[in-house]
Amino acid sequence: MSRKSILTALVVCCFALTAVVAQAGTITIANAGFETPPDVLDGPIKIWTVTGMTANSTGPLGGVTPFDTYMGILKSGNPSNPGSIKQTLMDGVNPYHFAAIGDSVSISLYEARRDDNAWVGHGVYIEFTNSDTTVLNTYQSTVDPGQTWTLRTLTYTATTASDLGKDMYLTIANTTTSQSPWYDGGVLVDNVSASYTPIPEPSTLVLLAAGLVGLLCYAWRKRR
Ligand SMILES: [Ca+2]
Repeated sequence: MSRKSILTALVVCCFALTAVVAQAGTITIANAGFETPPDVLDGPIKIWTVTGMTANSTGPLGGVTPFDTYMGILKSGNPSNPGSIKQTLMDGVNPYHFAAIGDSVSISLYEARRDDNAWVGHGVYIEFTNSDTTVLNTYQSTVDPGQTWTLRTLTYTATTASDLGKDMYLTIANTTTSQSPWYDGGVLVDNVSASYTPIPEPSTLVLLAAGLVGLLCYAWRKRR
């Protein structure tokens, strides 16, 4: 194998690897840090679709150190109508859709909890649903984060053809209950972010395999 062939194989490998890595993307979450202020202190969270009792806040935060200027407070409210916020997952200006089985989406956020009441259950609840209202995956805190901001994540990977080509929604809720259903049911959330990772294109994998086979051939010939 000539020096030129080796170089070609290496270049092909590099391009293929770059293509694999470069395809991950960011999902747009509007007002993801809750920094769009409410009209009044502790008013409803803006931009998100709000259900039950939820608020932007600067405090009082029940002993939690503020994450930054505004945080989302998900009030526990009535257990059958927990404070929740919802948003369509957007790829730029269009809703994000799974294109192939193996594509995945991930969400991360920070959670903390006020310390000032008797709690039933734990903290934040996160859910992916699609336009068929199929629940794709959920996360429920099983350990109280207390007053410490704690990272929570949830991922869903498309597994069937029925997952493909549909709008998807993120819901963040507080499923706890407390003695005082209005103000004291505070699960605090902030810094919501999301991303998607497509399964590598078959053509990309073929290129990668071709480059690797080329290198292996060279190594084998050189040993002889
Ligand atoms: Ca914030």
